[in-house]
Amino acid sequence: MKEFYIDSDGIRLHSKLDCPERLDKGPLCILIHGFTGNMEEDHLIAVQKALNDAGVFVLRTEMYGHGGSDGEFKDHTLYKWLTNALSVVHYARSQSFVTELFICGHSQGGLLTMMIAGMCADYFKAVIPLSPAWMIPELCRRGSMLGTGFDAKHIPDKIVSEEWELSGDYIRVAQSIFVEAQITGYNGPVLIVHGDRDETVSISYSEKAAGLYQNASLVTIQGGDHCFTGSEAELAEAVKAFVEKELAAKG
Ligand code: FER
Repeated sequence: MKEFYIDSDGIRLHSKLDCPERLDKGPLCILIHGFTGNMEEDHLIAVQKALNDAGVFVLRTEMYGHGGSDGEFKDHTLYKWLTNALSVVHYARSQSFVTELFICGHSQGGLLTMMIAGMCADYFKAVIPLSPAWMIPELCRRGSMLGTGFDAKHIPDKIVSEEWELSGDYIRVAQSIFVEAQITGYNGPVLIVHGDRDETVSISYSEKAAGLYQNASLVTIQGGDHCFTGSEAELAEAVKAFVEKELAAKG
């Protein structure tokens, strides 16, 4: 494992690269956590290990205001995360050992994955949103996020819940985002994995997204919650099987 920072317009993004055994060149998957998350969460480690077993390098990077990266949580926005994710994509593409690129993200990182896929469609062999929270922009337009309500037309300076505090800019930015445009802009292979007991992001959003994509499959984890607690092995196996299939496919 190599631990380092990736620069994103002056913001240091804490990163770890885990390498498969006996490989000096090969495919790489970027792996991104969700809202309030970090790169050490069990479901992400399970995916990382399974991909390494499949001969895939895994680059975990923490986004603005999360984990060991620069920035305060309260100041993070989806624009900042998009800028960060673009920096990570460019970093990965600049590495001579990388043969093919995948991106996988959980929840808010899954929303990010969907957007980056649409924005950088040519760069990816396939993309893998996990429990993707792609309804965040629509909920913010309706004055709701994670059970906390606010006036969507008169955005407060800050939003405070029991667990976190966020600047109103988070909402301003989210309200300006329309994820469908990016979803329909990516025609490559997509694997969505979602638990049918997810109470944070309903699996119905993934069913809808799978229908909007031209080439998506949805794997449902029976009994799986938002973070796949106790189902990490099943999640990791689904991701590994998909990536192996895509690497074996021509083109
Ligand atoms: C929301 C629903 C889900 C929301 C964020 C999430 C900020 C993301 C959860 C995650 O990344 O785990 O309303 O508002």
